[in-house]
Amino acid sequence: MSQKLEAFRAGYVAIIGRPNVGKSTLLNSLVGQKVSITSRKPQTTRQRITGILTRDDAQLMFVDTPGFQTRHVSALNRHMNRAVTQALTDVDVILLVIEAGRFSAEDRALLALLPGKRRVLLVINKIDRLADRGLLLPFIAEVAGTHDFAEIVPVSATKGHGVDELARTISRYLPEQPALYGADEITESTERFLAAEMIREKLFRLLGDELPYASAVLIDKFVMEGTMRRIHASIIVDKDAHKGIIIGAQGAQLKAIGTKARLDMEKLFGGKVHLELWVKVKRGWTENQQVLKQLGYG
Ligand SMILES: Nc1nc2c(ncn2[C@@H]2O[C@H](COP(=O)(O)OP(=O)(O)OP(=O)(O)O)[C@@H](O)[C@H]2O)c(=O)[nH]1
Ligand SMILES: [Mg+2]
Repeated sequence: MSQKLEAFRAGYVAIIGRPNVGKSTLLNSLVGQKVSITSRKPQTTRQRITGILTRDDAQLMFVDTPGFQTRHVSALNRHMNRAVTQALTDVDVILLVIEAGRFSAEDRALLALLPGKRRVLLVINKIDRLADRGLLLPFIAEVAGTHDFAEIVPVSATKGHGVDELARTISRYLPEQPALYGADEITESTERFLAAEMIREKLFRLLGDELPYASAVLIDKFVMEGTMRRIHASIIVDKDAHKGIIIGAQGAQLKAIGTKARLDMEKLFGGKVHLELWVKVKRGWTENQQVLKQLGYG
Protein backbone atom coordinates (compact mmCIF):
# COMPACT_ATOMS: atom_id res chain seq x y z
CA MET A 1 0.00 0.00 0.00
CA SER A 2 1.78 3.12 -1.14
CA GLN A 3 -1.04 5.57 -1.45
CA LYS A 4 0.21 9.13 -1.48
CA LEU A 5 -1.46 11.24 1.18
CA GLU A 6 -2.69 14.48 -0.37
CA ALA A 7 -2.21 17.56 1.79
CA PHE A 8 -5.27 19.50 2.91
CA ARG A 9 -5.93 22.67 0.96
CA ALA A 10 -7.88 25.78 1.93
CA GLY A 11 -8.41 29.16 0.36
CA TYR A 12 -10.62 31.98 -0.82
CA VAL A 13 -12.50 31.94 -4.10
CA ALA A 14 -14.21 35.06 -5.51
CA ILE A 15 -17.33 34.54 -7.61
CA ILE A 16 -17.72 37.38 -10.07
CA GLY A 17 -19.69 38.06 -13.23
CA ARG A 18 -22.18 40.46 -14.74
CA PRO A 19 -25.62 40.73 -13.11
CA ASN A 20 -27.96 37.73 -13.24
CA VAL A 21 -25.58 35.07 -14.60
CA GLY A 22 -26.31 32.86 -11.54
CA LYS A 23 -23.41 33.62 -9.17
CA SER A 24 -25.47 33.37 -6.00
CA THR A 25 -27.35 30.29 -7.19
CA LEU A 26 -23.97 28.69 -7.85
CA LEU A 27 -22.70 29.60 -4.39
CA ASN A 28 -25.79 28.06 -2.76
CA SER A 29 -25.42 24.93 -4.85
CA LEU A 30 -21.74 24.60 -3.87
CA VAL A 31 -22.49 25.11 -0.17
CA GLY A 32 -25.75 23.15 -0.15
CA GLN A 33 -27.76 25.86 1.66
CA LYS A 34 -29.22 29.23 0.74
CA VAL A 35 -26.61 31.61 2.15
CA SER A 36 -27.01 34.11 -0.70
CA ILE A 37 -30.33 35.35 -2.01
CA THR A 38 -31.30 34.92 -5.67
CA SER A 39 -33.97 36.15 -8.06
CA ARG A 40 -34.66 36.38 -11.75
CA LYS A 41 -33.99 40.13 -11.55
CA PRO A 42 -30.46 41.54 -11.99
CA GLN A 43 -28.66 43.30 -9.10
CA THR A 44 -30.12 41.08 -6.41
CA THR A 45 -26.85 40.75 -4.47
CA ARG A 46 -25.70 44.05 -2.94
CA GLN A 47 -22.62 43.14 -0.98
CA ARG A 48 -19.94 40.57 -0.37
CA ILE A 49 -21.44 37.27 0.85
CA THR A 50 -19.42 34.31 2.02
CA GLY A 51 -20.16 30.62 1.77
CA ILE A 52 -17.97 27.83 3.12
CA LEU A 53 -17.68 24.33 1.67
CA THR A 54 -15.68 21.76 3.62
CA ARG A 55 -14.69 18.59 1.80
CA ASP A 56 -12.46 15.66 2.87
CA ASP A 57 -9.43 17.20 1.22
CA ALA A 58 -10.15 20.92 1.12
CA GLN A 59 -12.02 23.89 2.53
CA LEU A 60 -13.30 26.43 0.03
CA MET A 61 -14.29 29.90 1.21
CA PHE A 62 -16.41 31.48 -1.50
CA VAL A 63 -17.02 35.19 -1.79
CA ASP A 64 -20.16 35.98 -3.78
CA THR A 65 -20.27 39.52 -5.18
CA PRO A 66 -22.82 41.89 -6.70
CA GLY A 67 -23.10 41.71 -10.49
CA PHE A 68 -20.56 44.18 -11.82
CA GLN A 69 -22.29 47.15 -13.41
CA THR A 70 -21.14 49.50 -16.05
CA ARG A 71 -24.30 51.56 -16.50
CA HIS A 72 -25.84 52.86 -13.27
CA VAL A 73 -24.12 55.36 -11.03
CA SER A 74 -26.01 55.81 -7.74
CA ALA A 75 -24.05 55.72 -4.48
CA LEU A 76 -25.50 52.26 -3.90
CA ASN A 77 -24.23 51.08 -7.30
CA ARG A 78 -20.78 52.48 -6.60
CA HIS A 79 -20.76 50.62 -3.32
CA MET A 80 -21.72 47.42 -5.15
CA ASN A 81 -18.89 47.75 -7.68
CA ARG A 82 -16.46 48.46 -4.85
CA ALA A 83 -17.56 45.23 -3.18
CA VAL A 84 -16.51 43.40 -6.35
CA THR A 85 -13.07 44.96 -6.67
CA GLN A 86 -12.36 44.53 -2.95
CA ALA A 87 -13.34 40.87 -3.10
CA LEU A 88 -10.66 40.34 -5.73
CA THR A 89 -7.77 41.54 -3.62
CA ASP A 90 -7.43 38.75 -1.05
CA VAL A 91 -8.53 35.67 -2.94
CA ASP A 92 -6.54 32.70 -4.18
CA VAL A 93 -8.70 31.99 -7.19
CA ILE A 94 -11.31 33.90 -9.21
CA LEU A 95 -14.38 32.25 -10.72
CA LEU A 96 -15.69 34.28 -13.62
CA VAL A 97 -19.26 33.16 -14.26
CA ILE A 98 -20.86 33.59 -17.68
CA GLU A 99 -24.02 32.20 -19.29
CA ALA A 100 -23.80 29.31 -21.75
CA GLY A 101 -23.92 30.49 -25.33
CA ARG A 102 -23.30 34.11 -24.45
CA PHE A 103 -19.93 35.82 -24.01
CA SER A 104 -20.89 39.46 -24.11
CA ALA A 105 -19.04 42.76 -24.26
CA GLU A 106 -19.83 43.18 -20.55
CA ASP A 107 -18.19 39.83 -19.76
CA ARG A 108 -15.10 40.88 -21.70
CA ALA A 109 -14.99 44.28 -19.98
CA LEU A 110 -15.07 42.58 -16.58
CA LEU A 111 -12.37 40.11 -17.61
CA ALA A 112 -10.13 43.02 -18.59
CA LEU A 113 -10.47 44.47 -15.05
CA LEU A 114 -9.17 41.35 -13.30
CA PRO A 115 -5.78 41.46 -11.61
CA GLY A 116 -3.26 39.70 -13.87
CA LYS A 117 -1.61 37.61 -11.15
CA ARG A 118 -4.72 35.68 -10.06
CA ARG A 119 -5.80 32.40 -11.59
CA VAL A 120 -9.14 32.76 -13.33
CA LEU A 121 -11.43 29.76 -13.74
CA LEU A 122 -14.22 30.33 -16.23
CA VAL A 123 -17.56 28.86 -15.19
CA ILE A 124 -20.10 28.46 -17.97
CA ASN A 125 -23.43 28.37 -16.14
CA LYS A 126 -27.00 27.59 -17.26
CA ILE A 127 -25.92 24.79 -19.60
CA ASP A 128 -29.41 23.31 -19.05
CA ARG A 129 -30.76 26.17 -21.14
CA LEU A 130 -28.77 25.30 -24.26
CA ALA A 131 -31.23 24.14 -26.90
CA ASP A 132 -28.59 21.87 -28.37
CA ARG A 133 -25.82 20.27 -26.26
CA GLY A 134 -23.72 20.14 -29.42
CA LEU A 135 -23.30 23.91 -29.11
CA LEU A 136 -21.31 23.64 -25.88
CA LEU A 137 -17.98 22.45 -27.31
CA PRO A 138 -17.74 25.16 -30.01
CA PHE A 139 -18.69 27.75 -27.36
CA ILE A 140 -15.94 26.51 -25.03
CA ALA A 141 -13.47 26.71 -27.91
CA GLU A 142 -14.59 30.26 -28.67
CA VAL A 143 -14.18 31.56 -25.10
CA ALA A 144 -10.93 29.63 -24.56
CA GLY A 145 -9.38 31.74 -27.29
CA THR A 146 -10.04 35.02 -25.48
CA HIS A 147 -8.02 34.54 -22.29
CA ASP A 148 -5.61 32.17 -20.60
CA PHE A 149 -8.18 30.60 -18.28
CA ALA A 150 -6.76 28.10 -15.78
CA GLU A 151 -9.85 25.92 -16.35
CA ILE A 152 -13.18 26.13 -18.13
CA VAL A 153 -15.98 24.30 -16.33
CA PRO A 154 -19.57 24.03 -17.63
CA VAL A 155 -22.28 23.74 -14.94
CA SER A 156 -25.95 24.09 -14.25
CA ALA A 157 -26.24 25.73 -10.83
CA THR A 158 -29.99 25.13 -10.59
CA LYS A 159 -29.75 21.45 -11.54
CA GLY A 160 -26.46 20.86 -9.74
CA HIS A 161 -24.79 19.49 -12.86
CA GLY A 162 -21.01 19.82 -12.81
CA VAL A 163 -21.02 21.54 -9.41
CA ASP A 164 -19.15 18.81 -7.53
CA GLU A 165 -16.64 18.59 -10.36
CA LEU A 166 -16.20 22.36 -10.13
CA ALA A 167 -15.48 22.18 -6.38
CA ARG A 168 -12.88 19.47 -6.98
CA THR A 169 -11.25 21.46 -9.76
CA ILE A 170 -11.07 24.64 -7.66
CA SER A 171 -9.51 22.71 -4.73
CA ARG A 172 -6.46 21.94 -6.84
CA TYR A 173 -5.67 25.65 -7.11
CA LEU A 174 -5.83 26.40 -3.37
CA PRO A 175 -2.78 26.63 -1.13
CA GLU A 176 -1.86 23.79 1.18
CA GLN A 177 -2.97 24.78 4.67
CA PRO A 178 -5.31 23.53 7.38
CA ALA A 179 -9.01 24.40 7.50
CA LEU A 180 -9.80 27.87 8.80
CA TYR A 181 -13.40 27.12 9.80
CA GLY A 182 -15.22 24.27 11.50
CA ALA A 183 -16.71 21.69 9.15
CA ASP A 184 -20.26 22.72 10.13
CA GLU A 185 -19.78 26.43 9.37
CA ILE A 186 -21.39 27.51 6.10
CA THR A 187 -21.02 31.29 6.10
CA GLU A 188 -19.36 34.27 7.80
CA SER A 189 -22.64 36.22 7.61
CA THR A 190 -24.44 36.90 10.88
CA GLU A 191 -27.98 35.63 11.44
CA ARG A 192 -29.05 39.26 11.65
CA PHE A 193 -27.72 39.94 8.16
CA LEU A 194 -29.15 36.69 6.77
CA ALA A 195 -32.57 37.56 8.20
CA ALA A 196 -32.54 40.93 6.40
CA GLU A 197 -31.45 39.25 3.18
CA MET A 198 -34.23 36.63 3.30
CA ILE A 199 -36.74 39.48 3.53
CA ARG A 200 -35.06 41.39 0.71
CA GLU A 201 -35.21 38.28 -1.46
CA LYS A 202 -38.99 38.21 -1.12
CA LEU A 203 -39.17 41.85 -2.25
CA PHE A 204 -37.26 40.84 -5.37
CA ARG A 205 -39.39 37.77 -5.94
CA LEU A 206 -42.86 39.03 -5.09
CA LEU A 207 -42.88 42.65 -6.22
CA GLY A 208 -42.89 44.35 -9.62
CA ASP A 209 -39.83 45.57 -11.44
CA GLU A 210 -38.99 48.94 -9.95
CA LEU A 211 -39.70 48.37 -6.27
CA PRO A 212 -36.97 45.97 -5.14
CA TYR A 213 -34.26 48.38 -6.28
CA ALA A 214 -35.78 51.21 -4.28
CA SER A 215 -36.03 49.17 -1.09
CA ALA A 216 -33.81 47.83 1.65
CA VAL A 217 -34.26 46.00 4.95
CA LEU A 218 -33.15 47.06 8.40
CA ILE A 219 -33.25 44.71 11.40
CA ASP A 220 -34.56 46.68 14.40
CA LYS A 221 -34.51 43.85 16.91
CA PHE A 222 -33.09 40.32 16.95
CA VAL A 223 -33.33 38.45 20.23
CA MET A 224 -33.32 34.82 21.32
CA GLU A 225 -36.19 33.77 23.54
CA GLY A 226 -35.31 30.21 24.52
CA THR A 227 -34.83 28.51 21.16
CA MET A 228 -37.04 31.01 19.31
CA ARG A 229 -35.70 34.04 17.47
CA ARG A 230 -37.83 37.18 17.76
CA ILE A 231 -37.07 39.48 14.84
CA HIS A 232 -38.41 42.97 14.09
CA ALA A 233 -37.52 44.41 10.71
CA SER A 234 -38.29 47.54 8.67
CA ILE A 235 -38.54 47.60 4.91
CA ILE A 236 -37.17 50.98 3.80
CA VAL A 237 -38.65 52.49 0.64
CA ASP A 238 -38.14 55.67 -1.34
CA LYS A 239 -41.71 56.87 -1.89
CA ASP A 240 -45.07 56.88 -0.08
CA ALA A 241 -46.65 55.08 -3.05
CA HIS A 242 -44.16 52.22 -2.64
CA LYS A 243 -45.22 51.74 0.95
CA GLY A 244 -48.79 51.05 -0.13
CA ILE A 245 -47.71 48.56 -2.78
CA ILE A 246 -45.56 46.60 -0.35
CA ILE A 247 -48.32 46.44 2.24
CA GLY A 248 -50.95 45.47 -0.38
CA ALA A 249 -54.71 45.18 0.01
CA GLN A 250 -55.53 44.42 3.67
CA GLY A 251 -51.83 43.89 4.28
CA ALA A 252 -51.85 40.74 2.13
CA GLN A 253 -48.58 41.46 0.30
CA LEU A 254 -46.63 42.26 3.46
CA LYS A 255 -48.02 39.12 5.07
CA ALA A 256 -46.87 36.98 2.12
CA ILE A 257 -43.39 38.54 2.27
CA GLY A 258 -43.21 37.90 6.01
CA THR A 259 -44.41 34.31 5.84
CA LYS A 260 -42.03 33.28 3.07
CA ALA A 261 -39.07 35.04 4.70
CA ARG A 262 -39.83 33.42 8.06
CA LEU A 263 -39.95 29.93 6.55
CA ASP A 264 -36.53 30.49 4.93
CA MET A 265 -35.08 31.73 8.23
CA GLU A 266 -36.45 28.76 10.15
CA LYS A 267 -34.85 26.40 7.64
CA LEU A 268 -31.49 28.17 7.74
CA PHE A 269 -31.37 28.81 11.50
CA GLY A 270 -32.93 25.49 12.46
CA GLY A 271 -35.42 26.92 14.97
CA LYS A 272 -38.65 28.84 15.28
CA VAL A 273 -38.80 32.48 14.23
CA HIS A 274 -41.30 35.14 15.20
CA LEU A 275 -41.08 37.89 12.58
CA GLU A 276 -42.70 41.32 12.61
CA LEU A 277 -42.38 43.65 9.62
CA TRP A 278 -42.89 47.39 9.17
CA VAL A 279 -42.60 49.58 6.08
CA LYS A 280 -40.92 52.99 6.38
CA VAL A 281 -40.37 55.77 3.85
CA LYS A 282 -36.90 57.35 3.65
CA ARG A 283 -36.74 59.54 0.57
CA GLY A 284 -33.54 59.33 -1.46
CA TRP A 285 -32.02 56.58 0.69
CA THR A 286 -29.93 55.14 -2.20
CA GLU A 287 -27.97 58.43 -2.22
CA ASN A 288 -27.97 59.01 1.54
CA GLN A 289 -24.59 57.99 3.00
CA GLN A 290 -25.94 57.85 6.54
CA VAL A 291 -28.75 55.47 5.64
CA LEU A 292 -26.46 53.43 3.38
CA LYS A 293 -24.06 53.02 6.26
CA GLN A 294 -26.84 51.99 8.62
CA LEU A 295 -27.85 49.35 6.07
CA GLY A 296 -24.29 48.02 5.87
CA TYR A 297 -23.70 49.45 2.37
CA GLY A 298 -21.34 52.15 3.59
N1 LIG B 1 -31.89 27.73 -16.19
C1 LIG B 1 -31.01 28.11 -15.26
N2 LIG B 1 -31.22 29.22 -14.53
C2 LIG B 1 -30.31 29.57 -13.61
C3 LIG B 1 -29.14 28.80 -13.36
N3 LIG B 1 -28.43 29.42 -12.39
C4 LIG B 1 -29.12 30.50 -12.04
N4 LIG B 1 -30.26 30.61 -12.76
C5 LIG B 1 -31.29 31.64 -12.65
O1 LIG B 1 -30.75 32.88 -13.00
C6 LIG B 1 -31.37 33.94 -12.24
C7 LIG B 1 -30.31 34.77 -11.55
O2 LIG B 1 -29.71 34.00 -10.54
P1 LIG B 1 -28.84 34.66 -9.38
O3 LIG B 1 -28.13 33.54 -8.71
O4 LIG B 1 -29.66 35.55 -8.56
O5 LIG B 1 -27.81 35.50 -10.27
P2 LIG B 1 -26.62 36.47 -9.78
O6 LIG B 1 -25.55 36.35 -10.79
O7 LIG B 1 -26.27 36.19 -8.38
O8 LIG B 1 -27.35 37.88 -9.92
P3 LIG B 1 -26.95 39.31 -9.21
O9 LIG B 1 -26.75 39.06 -7.75
O10 LIG B 1 -28.17 40.11 -9.47
O11 LIG B 1 -25.75 39.78 -9.93
C8 LIG B 1 -32.32 33.24 -11.28
O12 LIG B 1 -33.63 33.28 -11.82
C9 LIG B 1 -31.78 31.82 -11.23
O13 LIG B 1 -32.76 30.85 -10.92
C10 LIG B 1 -28.94 27.61 -14.14
O14 LIG B 1 -27.98 26.86 -14.01
N5 LIG B 1 -29.91 27.33 -15.07
MG1 LIG C 1 -26.30 37.42 -6.73
